[in-house]
Parts: sequence; C-alpha cells; structure tokens
Amino acid sequence: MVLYSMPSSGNSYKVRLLLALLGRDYSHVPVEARSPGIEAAKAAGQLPMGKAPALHLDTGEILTESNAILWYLGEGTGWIPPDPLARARMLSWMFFEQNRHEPVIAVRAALRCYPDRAEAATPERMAELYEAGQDILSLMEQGLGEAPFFGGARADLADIALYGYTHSAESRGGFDLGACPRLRAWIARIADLPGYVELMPDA
Ligand SMILES: N[C@@H](CCC(=O)N[C@@H](CS)C(=O)NCC(=O)O)C(=O)O
Repeated sequence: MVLYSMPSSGNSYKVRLLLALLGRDYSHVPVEARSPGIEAAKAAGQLPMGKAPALHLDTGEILTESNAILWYLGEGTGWIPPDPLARARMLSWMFFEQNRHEPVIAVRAALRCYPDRAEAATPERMAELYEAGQDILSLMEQGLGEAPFFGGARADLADIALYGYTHSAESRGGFDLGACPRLRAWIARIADLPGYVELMPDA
C-alpha cells in the first residue's frame, strides 16, 4: 500500500494513526499543502479527488476520503464493533466529524497556521468559528460522558476520526478545552494506545 498524505493535515493523520495502531506496513508519499509535490500528485492522477489522503492499494485501486479509508483498513479488526447498533453509533460520530466538526475546528486551525490563509482570518470569522467550535467540543464532552472512548469501553474508528483534529484544537485551533475535562482525559488516553504516532513526529 502507498499512502499519499499531507503531514500537517488531521484528515491525513487519522489514516497514518490507524495504520500505526494496526502495525500495518505501507509506503508514505508526503504531499504538503501548496507544495510542488501535491500539485504533481494531482496532475498525475494520484489524488483523484484533488485532496489528500489517498490510499493506493496493491490492486491498483485508489481509495479517497479519510473516513472511508479508516473503514477499509478497520474491516475485520477490533476497530469496527460487531454489534450493528454500536457500528451505527460509530458512523454517527464519523459523519458528525466530517459534517460539523472538521469544517469548524480544522478550518480555524488552518486559518491560524497556514500563512497563505491569514487574509481570510478576519476577527469576525475567527470569533464565529471559535463560538461554533466551542459548541462542537461541548457536544463531544457530553457525548463522551463517563465512557473512556467514543466507542465505549474500547476505542473504535470514531475515536480515530475525532482525534484527528480534536487533539490539536487548543494548540492549533486556539480553542479552550478548560470546560471539557473528559475530552482532555480522552486525548491523553488515545496518546497512550500502543503504536500511537504524533501528527508530525519529525516536525
Ligand atoms: N473529506 C476529505 C477532505 C480531504 C481534504 O480536504 N484534504 C485537504 C487537507 S485537509 C487537502 O488535500 N488539501 C490540499 C489541496 O486542496 O490542495 C477527507 O476526509 O479525506
């Protein structure tokens, strides 16, 4: 397998994290935003949707969309619960992540961290994203409840999907997890999982 992934992106990180937790071997092609490498990969059809991550399988198939890639890699492992209701709950968090969480938490981080996005980081936009993001984090705090993981007693793909951008919501996104002690404990719990890797270990 060859993974085209963006080193600084939470969507790409989810896939690298699951591969590491599963102990799977793969080749990595880093394609950072606005680099010649990512443009070359797009031009060569290696990122068919024009975005990273993309997983190139040994069969020649290319899989896109981080959460779909998580599903593919998670099949037949303990990362997808066997119970239909638990699987549906996992998907519910994964859709929430792409539909509501990522467009706010990741976008605010991008506006703060990527210099070429700074122009769009107006005080109004940043305040709006902050307020919306704090609400999203509160929903997660409540949703997690007393459970150690979003998957319940053990972590599932929802935990990986949500971790991608939540773990750096404070450092990169400028959010405040002070009122979310369970989320903070959950972040630490994920980082303790055997095989865990950081977002950008070489950075
Ligand atoms: N929904 C997609 C989003 C992928 C995405 O937006 N990737 C961004 C980085 S987070 C990207 O490749 N940007 C590079 C570009 O647009 O040139 C997923 O979860 O995989």
